[in-house]
Amino acid sequence: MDSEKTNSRRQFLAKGAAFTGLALPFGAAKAQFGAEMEGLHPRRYDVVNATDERGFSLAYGSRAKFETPQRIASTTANGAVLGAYTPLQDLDGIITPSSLHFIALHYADAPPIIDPREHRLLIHGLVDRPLEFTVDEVKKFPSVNRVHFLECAGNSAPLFHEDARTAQTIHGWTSCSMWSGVLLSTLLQQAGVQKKARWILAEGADGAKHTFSIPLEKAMDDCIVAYGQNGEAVRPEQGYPLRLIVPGFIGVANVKYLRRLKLVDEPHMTRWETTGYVTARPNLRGKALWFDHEWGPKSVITRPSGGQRLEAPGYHQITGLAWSGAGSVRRVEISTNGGRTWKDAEVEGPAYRKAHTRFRMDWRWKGGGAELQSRCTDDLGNVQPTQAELAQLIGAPGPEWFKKTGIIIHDNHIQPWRVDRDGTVHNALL
Ligand SMILES: Nc1nc2c(c(=O)[nH]1)N[C@H]1C(S)=C(S)[C@@H](COP(=O)(O)O)O[C@H]1N2
Ligand SMILES: [Mo]
Repeated sequence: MDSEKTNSRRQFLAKGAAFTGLALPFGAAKAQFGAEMEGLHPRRYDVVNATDERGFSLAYGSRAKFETPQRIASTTANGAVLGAYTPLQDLDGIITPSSLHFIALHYADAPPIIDPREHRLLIHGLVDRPLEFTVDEVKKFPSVNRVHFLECAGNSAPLFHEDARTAQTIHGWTSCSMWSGVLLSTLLQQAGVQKKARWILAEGADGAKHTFSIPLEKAMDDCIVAYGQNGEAVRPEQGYPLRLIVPGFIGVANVKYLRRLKLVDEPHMTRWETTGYVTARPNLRGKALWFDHEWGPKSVITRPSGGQRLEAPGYHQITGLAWSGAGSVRRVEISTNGGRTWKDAEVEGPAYRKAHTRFRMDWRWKGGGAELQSRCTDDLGNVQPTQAELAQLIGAPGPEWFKKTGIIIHDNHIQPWRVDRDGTVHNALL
């Protein structure tokens, strides 16, 4: 701060102090705040428990009552809730508010309520020293804070979205947070990984003991045992008090309520890696590819998107999110004519690795029909495919195949949005 600024700040503070005598004590029944408090020195600090008559709480804030974006849940014909979706079309920037993070709802007790004082994390199997940590002990290790997306392997798959029309219901099984925790490699070094170990079985503390095998190489690279999400504790829906973050891998690998890590020499062939979350591929003669866990480059235009309406011809900003499980987003291109020609969008920095990245482009809508598409290229040069290209990649006869079988594994096809003359926006794949 230069001296001129320092001086004027001092003067400002001195001026404020002159008014101290007029102020109510800070702990008065109704906290007084705002312009009148500027420059006053606090005398007491009180915990504010009550919400005032307008429903406003100072202790733990809530959003303006006029704001309505919310998660929505999908339910199957027999009443099973599949999950809750993030309202991607309503959000700005790259961080998903924790209260709007998508939720995978596999088990009846979701989310389990776990007392962190009773929770333990066990590391055992092919290690020199089996170890058990309390949550507080985990928090004593050197920490990292990293922005990463999470995305359910079934996101964007026609199987789950037969007649879905919005960014939220088609693509809302992805969210992005700043995760705080300890690198898994830090904890593994404490236990001493033996030479024979190749995989880690990770287990959660929910009713059905969600389990998944993680390759040791990945575990030692960038996995995080997270206790923090967007600056506060991980939410119960997201795995409180500890969850595994496996950056760039399909959601199911990111074990919530993490309570056990067993070092093993072979993958455990759990339910979710053998029969759930695998796709029978025509080019493998109906067999599935196991342990294919990394998300490819992906993007979706969130505004304008399905269900929205452009009010009038003229200026509109096209914006959306891009990400890749392999690294960072290098490039996003946008087409407004159904993929015939492409223009580079502006990719907003910082483009974190394995994280949602915001892109935008100015657009003048002339009022006629248009078809908007976005295409992501990651820093390894991988390019997001169209649905037809993806079909080719797995040996499917054509895009109709997706509608019939509903590929459910890391579907990263380009989402086309059709803009009609009346300005309404629709899923062009329906
Ligand atoms: N313990 C536990 N971990 C879990 C799950 C679960 O049901 N229980 N669901 C998995 C699936 S399928 C996904 S997509 C992600 C979703 O994480 P989220 O609910 O925090 O969005 O968590 C994974 N980890
Ligand atoms: Mo999932």
